[in-house]
Amino acid sequence: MKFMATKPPSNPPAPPVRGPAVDDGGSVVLERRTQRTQPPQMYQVVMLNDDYTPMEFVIVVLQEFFGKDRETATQIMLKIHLDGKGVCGVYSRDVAATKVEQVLDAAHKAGHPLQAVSEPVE
Ligand code: TYC
Repeated sequence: MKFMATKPPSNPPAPPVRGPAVDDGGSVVLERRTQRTQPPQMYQVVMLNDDYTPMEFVIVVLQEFFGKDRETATQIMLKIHLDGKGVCGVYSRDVAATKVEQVLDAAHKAGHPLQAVSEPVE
C-alpha cells in the first residue's frame, strides 16, 4: 500500500451561491441571474460578381483562401456569377477581415476588380 506525502487533490471549491440579499428595510430580495455570456458575433465573407474577373481566378481564390475543394469552389463561383454575390465562409471578425484583405490584395495584384466584403451574420 502506498501513502501520499501530501493530501490528495480536493475538488475545487463550489462557486459562491448568490443568496438572498437583505435591503435596509429588512425585506428579502431574491436576485435572479439574467446575464449570460453571448457567443461572439460571426462574420461572413461575401464575394461580389463583376464582368471582368476570370472565373478561374475566383475558383483559385476560393481554394487558396477559403479552403474549398475545386468542385465546391466552382459551385460557389457560379452562384456568385448568377446571383451577384455569395458567401465564401463564416469566421470571427478578425479572421473575416483578413480573408477580405487577402482577396482584395490578390485581385489587385492580378489586375482584377474582384470585390469582397465582410458582414455580420443574421
Ligand atoms: N462574372 C465573371 C465572369 O463572367 C466571373 C466572376 C464570378 C467574377 C464570381 C467575380 O465574384 C465573382 N468572368
